[in-house]
Amino acid sequence: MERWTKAQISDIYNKPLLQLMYESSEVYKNNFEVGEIVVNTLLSVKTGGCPEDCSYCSQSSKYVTDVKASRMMKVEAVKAKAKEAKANGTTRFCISSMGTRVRDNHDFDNVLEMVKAVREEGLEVCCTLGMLNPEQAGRLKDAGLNAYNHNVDTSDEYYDKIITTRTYKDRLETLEAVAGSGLKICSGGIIGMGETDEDRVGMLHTLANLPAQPESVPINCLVPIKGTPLEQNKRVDVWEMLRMVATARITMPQAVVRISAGREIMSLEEQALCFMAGANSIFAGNKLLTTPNPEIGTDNYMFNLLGLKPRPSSVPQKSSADLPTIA
Ligand code: DTB
Repeated sequence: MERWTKAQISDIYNKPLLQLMYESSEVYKNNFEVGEIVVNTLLSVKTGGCPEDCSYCSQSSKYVTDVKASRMMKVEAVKAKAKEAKANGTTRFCISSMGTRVRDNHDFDNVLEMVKAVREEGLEVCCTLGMLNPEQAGRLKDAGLNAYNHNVDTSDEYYDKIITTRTYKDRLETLEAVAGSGLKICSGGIIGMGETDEDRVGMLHTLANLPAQPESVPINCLVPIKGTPLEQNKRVDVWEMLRMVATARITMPQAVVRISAGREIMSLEEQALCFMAGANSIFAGNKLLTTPNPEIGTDNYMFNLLGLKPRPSSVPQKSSADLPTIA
């Protein structure tokens, strides 16, 4: 039994925009404290040289981009980055490593140590490491991981136009392994890749009908990257982003909706509209995986201007002095 049919989601998505935003802001106010933003910081701990052919990605070995492949970072270096992120108000630290799937090797042991180290800093931890099996999900859970990110990226129908080295079914199987391990699911996708509105509805239909709805839904506007097949794509405008944010909010009322990639070219007004429509999370820090992101100072200015504050971490803090403040 589907929670939401595709027709229902399409009707929501295609409402007159301000009507849609008024409705999604009501859902947001009924489910969250207005103005409390989940502040994440993302770190790529192993970058580039990926065997997957995702058309949007600077790290794929199939394309010649400006990204230099780098080996797995040391745990100490990641811990230092986590401390820095905590100082700027971040409450969830997201560890990303390129790759098809998690392998039971030294790199994975390293990542497990990173999870423990970041948690010891009093931060929630998320990982995005590619596909994984239930046993690996369990090891991440035991290490203290809060959530695992694995995006569905787009609709089932459009998926093979973007990625051919794996299938939509592979994505859903990994999400099943994550849910089965008791980890929270972080899953979303990208707009601006040449998909249709029906594909955008299709992606939301997949996410909203997962057995357990995602705890966190990142919505990315494609950042066209030189050397990738999508390098010439036109940037998504804020009105399209607002429809995604509002429809995600209504169909997944308790999910944290994050305006993710593409935020570096959004004005404060455009971001304020996204928050009004029900977005309540950002990535902080001046770099995402390989592309720029708004400077901390700019985000702090926006937080003060709009009356926003970081959601406190759910992880035990070492001392009260550790609570997040706007720097
Ligand atoms: C997500 O949905 N967006 C983040 C995080 N999950 C891994 C990644 C954004 C990457 C933007 C392009 C880059 O920086 O390489």
